Amino acid sequence: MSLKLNSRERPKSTGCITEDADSSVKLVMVGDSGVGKSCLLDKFLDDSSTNNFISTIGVDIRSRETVINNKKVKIQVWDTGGQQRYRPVLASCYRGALGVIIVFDVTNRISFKNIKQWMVEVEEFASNSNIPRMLVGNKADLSDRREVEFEVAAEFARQNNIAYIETSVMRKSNIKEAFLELVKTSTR
Ligand SMILES: Nc1nc2c(ncn2[C@@H]2O[C@H](COP(=O)(O)OP(=O)(O)OP(=O)(O)O)[C@@H](O)[C@H]2O)c(=O)[nH]1
Ligand SMILES: [Mg+2]
Repeated sequence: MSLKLNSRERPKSTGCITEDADSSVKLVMVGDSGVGKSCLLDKFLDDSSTNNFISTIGVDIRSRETVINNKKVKIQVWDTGGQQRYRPVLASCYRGALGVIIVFDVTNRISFKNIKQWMVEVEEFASNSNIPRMLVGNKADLSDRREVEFEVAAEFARQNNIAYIETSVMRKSNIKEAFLELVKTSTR
């Protein structure tokens, strides 16, 4: 299977200095299909969102600039499709990545259970097996449908030495924090 890019913007560089930014950081988003990766990225990039579920085909590459410690940083995010059929192309997405966002849906126990498998893949394919990772429990607004308690996910993250944050696209909560905390760790 070949790598299909349906990006709005093709990558100009990965993990290296660009002309207009002081530095560039490549992040990869992974997690089961439907957990909300693309919606999180939409909100992070331009504060827009749609309720439509348009499953990502292959990988979508998008970027934005931000200022961290008085330096302009270009954040390039590879938003991967979570469907099983895209797994064979994922290995190549980790090349040059400085951080990985692993997303599950707090209302979907299976998406949390599958995090272990996503972590195995990250360790296998990322150039640095200690690559900074952020575990994101999304759809925190759906409290009456919650199947994964905060403490259970936080404990899992502690045991695996990674950060954990809960987000909600609907409530616009913790989205900037999830991305920017990882960027700060990745560029330290
Ligand atoms: N209630 C609620 N729904 C959400 C939230 N985030 C995403 N959704 C919904 O979840 C569905 C799937 O979102 P996507 O962002 O397309 O999921 P994805 O992880 O990118 O899926 P793939 O591209 O197939 O891997 C959409 O219908 C969204 O409206 C959230 O925080 N709260
Ligand atoms: Mg998607």
